[in-house]
Amino acid sequence: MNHLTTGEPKDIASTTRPIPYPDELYRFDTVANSISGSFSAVTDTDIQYFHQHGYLVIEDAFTPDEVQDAIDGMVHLMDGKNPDFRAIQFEPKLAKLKDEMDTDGRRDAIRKIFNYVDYEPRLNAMAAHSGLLGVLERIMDDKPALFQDMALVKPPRHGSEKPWHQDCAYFNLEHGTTVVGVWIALDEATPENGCMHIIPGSHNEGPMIHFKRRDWQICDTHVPIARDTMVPLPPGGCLFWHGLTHHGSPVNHSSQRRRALQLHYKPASSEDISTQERMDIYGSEGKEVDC
Ligand SMILES: O=C(O)CCC(=O)C(=O)O
Repeated sequence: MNHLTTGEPKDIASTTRPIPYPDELYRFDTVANSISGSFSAVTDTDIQYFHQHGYLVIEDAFTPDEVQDAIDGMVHLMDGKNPDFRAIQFEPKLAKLKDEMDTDGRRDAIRKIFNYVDYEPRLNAMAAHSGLLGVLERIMDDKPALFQDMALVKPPRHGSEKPWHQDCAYFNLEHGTTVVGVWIALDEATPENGCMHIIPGSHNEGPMIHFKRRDWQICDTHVPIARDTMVPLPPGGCLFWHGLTHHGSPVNHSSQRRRALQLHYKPASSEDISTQERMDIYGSEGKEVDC
């Protein structure tokens, strides 16, 4: 499995204390369109919808049994039951207390796990699901290759924001590559517990300069917030989004868990670029731009 490493950490918020953001940065009045009927219900019109709007939502992509297996696999890794797996990051506010917590408290202090598919067959089964890969192949018109697996699990009451960004700003892949992110809800993802937010159509507007602020992110004032669209999902629901689609997620202020898997795929024939080439496109340094 090729886990692409890049010049920017995918999630600076996991290593530093979260910084507050303006309330108006996320709107809570528009919900994304979605389809149901699992992967087999995806029509050519839905694939066109993805290309036009930069996203596609399937409400019931995975069955309750598949979701339960994935939760069991995730919890197995979180609880340290695979001694070879160490890719766990705690919510900054809670990290110091983790050794004093009981099992449930410790699970709910975790912000992120990553690089799990090689350590947990139940999570690998989600990433390699034939229905999922079939939809990706239709979107990419090429074989999909998984190159990043992570989960921002956004703990109850503390789960911090993931500021607005484009995923392609993090990946050393040739500009124009159809990178597709897949976000699979394991718990219900709601406006209150920090569901994903996207800007439909923003993938058609090209790469954005990213700044190191609360994270490696689009400047708050450069996000077309008037078009903010929430993606609430039931467990088993799945969001596909284009690597240039602006997206982010607000704080989890609720007492509800928001566990989800996040996978990134690239077309098998895509070409890598250097970090310098990527930063020439997305980096702010030397461009006399302000945020
Ligand atoms: O899971 C989330 O809240 C956001 C994840 C995300 O946007 C990312 O890591 O690219």
